[in-house]
Amino acid sequence: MIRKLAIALIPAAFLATPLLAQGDATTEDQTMAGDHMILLDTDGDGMVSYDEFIAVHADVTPEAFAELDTTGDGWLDAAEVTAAVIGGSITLPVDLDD
Ligand SMILES: [Ca+2]
Repeated sequence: MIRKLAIALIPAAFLATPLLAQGDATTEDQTMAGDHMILLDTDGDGMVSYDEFIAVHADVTPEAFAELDTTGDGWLDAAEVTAAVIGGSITLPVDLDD
């Protein structure tokens, strides 16, 4: 499980970058994405299941989740969560921004 987490986290910053206009990946964006991954991945295995995802984003349909799952493996890894957060597809609940 630890190795899986490490593999998932390493490419996160690199995979998210091409989705952005140059210079848009701020430290704040990266921190927010990391915080969101921690929030979503409640069992800490480095992957976010649909059940974990809807615990935070109850309005997200399986179809919408599948669109975020760009690798199509049925799970969101850190790179996919980062891309979704930075791309604006998902946002942190307001009460966690404080
Ligand atoms: Ca998980």
